[in-house]
Amino acid sequence: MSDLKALIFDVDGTLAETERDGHRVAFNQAFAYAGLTWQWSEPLYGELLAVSGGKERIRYFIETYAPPLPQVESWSTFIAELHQVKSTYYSERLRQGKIELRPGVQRLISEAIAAQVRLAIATTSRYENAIALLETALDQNAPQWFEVIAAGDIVPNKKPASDIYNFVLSQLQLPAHQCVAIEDTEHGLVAATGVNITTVVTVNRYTQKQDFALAALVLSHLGDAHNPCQVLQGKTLENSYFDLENARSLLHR
Ligand code: XBP
Repeated sequence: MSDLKALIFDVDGTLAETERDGHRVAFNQAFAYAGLTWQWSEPLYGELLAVSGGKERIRYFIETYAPPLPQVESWSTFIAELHQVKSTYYSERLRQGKIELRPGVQRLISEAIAAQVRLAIATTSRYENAIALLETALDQNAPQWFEVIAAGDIVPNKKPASDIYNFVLSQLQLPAHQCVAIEDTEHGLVAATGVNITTVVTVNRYTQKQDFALAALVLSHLGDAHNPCQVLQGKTLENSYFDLENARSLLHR
């Protein structure tokens, strides 16, 4: 029988609702800074989320939506610089305390630390952005609670490729069957289950209609004693929230 040794968290949309009010706004601020007339509305951003990674998303937007383009010598350099500006705006927003953790995230992380269940991050986001979110929304020391923080360009292929989860497993030196991943998107789910990691999905507004057939459990959020979660797919929980006991029982299904 496998015992639970690690929880692996996705970042954007899972730890906090960073996309609509964080990344999207920061992309628009960067466009304005660069003198571009581009505007990513909430619905358009929902479509653009089909592509993981900020730089990749900008490139996809240019190729697919043919917006007015500036004269540039190198598209790669232009996109990288635009993305750098976007990241600065994004961390400013985080420092202003504009992004909060989703329900149950803090509770589950504290429970894992107390039970010596190891913690890791597997995200498509830029490394600095993941760290900034952990420090501002969780705790100044939170990055040290995570044994592995695998982010951004650390692997060649972003989610839905499984590279990032493979990397985390090899860093933790754990087999997939001793880990549970928490994700919020179909891309993330495909990436984690691609290396056989049991995965719980906590949906959000952008992802609620996606296909989560591969998930062990789908929840509205992780829930808390005073803020019950809803089970959208999978076995009913005994409590109003998802805890380590539930994670263990998923490994023993
Ligand atoms: C979410 C993403 C990221 C962010 C933007 O990643 O797809 O691209 O939208 O991040 P995950 P950057 O769900 O894996 O955390 O601009 O920092 O790339």
